[in-house]
Amino acid sequence: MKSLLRVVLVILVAAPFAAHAGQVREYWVAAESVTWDYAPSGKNLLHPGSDMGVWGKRLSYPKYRYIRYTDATYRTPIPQPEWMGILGPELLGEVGDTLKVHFRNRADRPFSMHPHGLRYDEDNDGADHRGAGAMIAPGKSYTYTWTLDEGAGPGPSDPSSIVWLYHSHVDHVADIYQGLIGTIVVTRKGMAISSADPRPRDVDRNFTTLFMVFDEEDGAEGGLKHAMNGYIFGNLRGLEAVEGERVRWHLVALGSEVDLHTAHWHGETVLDHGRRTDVIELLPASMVSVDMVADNPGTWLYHCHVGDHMTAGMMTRWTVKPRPQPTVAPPGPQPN
Ligand SMILES: [Cu+2]
Repeated sequence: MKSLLRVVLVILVAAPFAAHAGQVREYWVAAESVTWDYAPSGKNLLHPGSDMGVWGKRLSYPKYRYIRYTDATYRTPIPQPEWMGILGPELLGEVGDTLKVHFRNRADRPFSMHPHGLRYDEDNDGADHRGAGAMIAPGKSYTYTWTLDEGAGPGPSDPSSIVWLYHSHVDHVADIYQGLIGTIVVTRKGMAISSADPRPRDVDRNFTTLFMVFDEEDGAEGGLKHAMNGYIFGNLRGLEAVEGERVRWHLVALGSEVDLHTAHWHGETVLDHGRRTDVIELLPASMVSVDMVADNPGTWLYHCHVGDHMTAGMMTRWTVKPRPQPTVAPPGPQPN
């Protein structure tokens, strides 16, 4: 009887872990040349009738981006939501998983992929001009193997998923300004929706925003694009939640000493590791994940609160759509 009890106990304790044995998640990602437009509408959408000052004189620049494909043929790119802007694909996993990222360099200079936070050996650091993955020449490929161990996942005070940056690390500064930036989101073990869907199950919607001043013209003011996900003056669009949703915001920043940003939401507050606020402080390579309950329908500003950055257009709007009302049948004939 005692041994039967022990067997039952072992099964009960082990079952939740067995259900989510570590997955190997494969991604096919290429670095490619693109033309990036910081304001696709061509307009200052924050103040219709105003122009974009010196920052609007030129809006398109040659850049590079990480593009995700469906498979090893690299023929079918996977579309991203409009709000992701210049960000590369979001790489997802749960603690215990392994990411296999098949990187192909389709650009004309050497690039790499360097992940923050994950577990890797020297070949898979994607940096430092050492190791097999440090510098992938044009036309070449490399498969990065990154492990999502406990040290890559949410800590005791973190929410159920946390954000990490990845970026190219060959020409350390230039690669980032060129646009080779993306994020990884790691979900706490046991908190994934399913083994096929590693997003956290206590969240209804995730947004990620990168605050960064892209330097396009060696420091000339008009070439300092004070961008959110690569867009200025309200051109970052598609940040839409529905009333009642639990929204997790992943905030990241990169750049230089001008990149001290204070991300500020109108209309709602967030919970930042137990602290209630509506402003999150960011420095280059900051990575913060905070939670919001979107309970205030409306269209609201979302912007950097640094004065100089607001002037340069580091602002946009986001929307909480009203919860759809249940349809009520019109009253029928009253019974006598
Ligand atoms: Cu700022």
